[in-house]
Amino acid sequence: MKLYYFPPSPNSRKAHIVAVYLELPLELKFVDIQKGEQYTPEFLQLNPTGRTPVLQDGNWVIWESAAIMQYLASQVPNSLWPDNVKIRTEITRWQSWELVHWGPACQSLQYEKFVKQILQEGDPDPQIVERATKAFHKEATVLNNHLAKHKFLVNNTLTLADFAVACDLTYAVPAGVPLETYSNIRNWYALIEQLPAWQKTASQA
Ligand SMILES: N[C@@H](CCC(=O)N[C@@H](CS)C(=O)NCC(=O)O)C(=O)O
Repeated sequence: MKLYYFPPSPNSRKAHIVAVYLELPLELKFVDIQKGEQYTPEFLQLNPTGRTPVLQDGNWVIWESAAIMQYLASQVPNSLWPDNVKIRTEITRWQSWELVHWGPACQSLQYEKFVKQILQEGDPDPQIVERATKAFHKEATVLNNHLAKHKFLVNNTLTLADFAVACDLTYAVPAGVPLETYSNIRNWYALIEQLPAWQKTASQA
């Protein structure tokens, strides 16, 4: 299997970390989205949306990180994606929430307050920061309350849901994402940070 990815991207990390955690053989293909490689005709054949990550298994290609995570985790029996329809539905629920609500809020804040400066794309836009901060607090409250009663998001064990949600905090510290009042999130995130798979998928960029 080949994973087309951009290592600094939280969406790419979501796919990569599953393969690393499960020790799946994977050929990594670096796509430099800062150079526009996601818009080459060859890449657009793989993913017409022009985004990473993309997984290729033989002639079969899949894009969208949540789908890739589930496919990778279906290769071997494991507790990240257990063979139980209710647990899988709960995991998919958190992955859906992550893609639509949590991810955009976190990524917008981290882009404005950190990535933008790294890429020399100017100062944070105060209006976007204000909007993203408000959205972040709304979703963080939901996550923090859930984690008050659960060590992990689903099934009291590490699953794809934790990886999906945690990857969006990749730049939380340098971006100053306001996690101070969310002790349950911080404790849970500290558990994820200790995983060798987390450390192995940290971008050097
Ligand atoms: N919903 C998609 C989002 C993928 C996405 O936005 N990837 C970004 C990197 S984080 C990308 O490749 N952007 C390139 C571009 O939009 O030009 C997923 O979860 O896979």
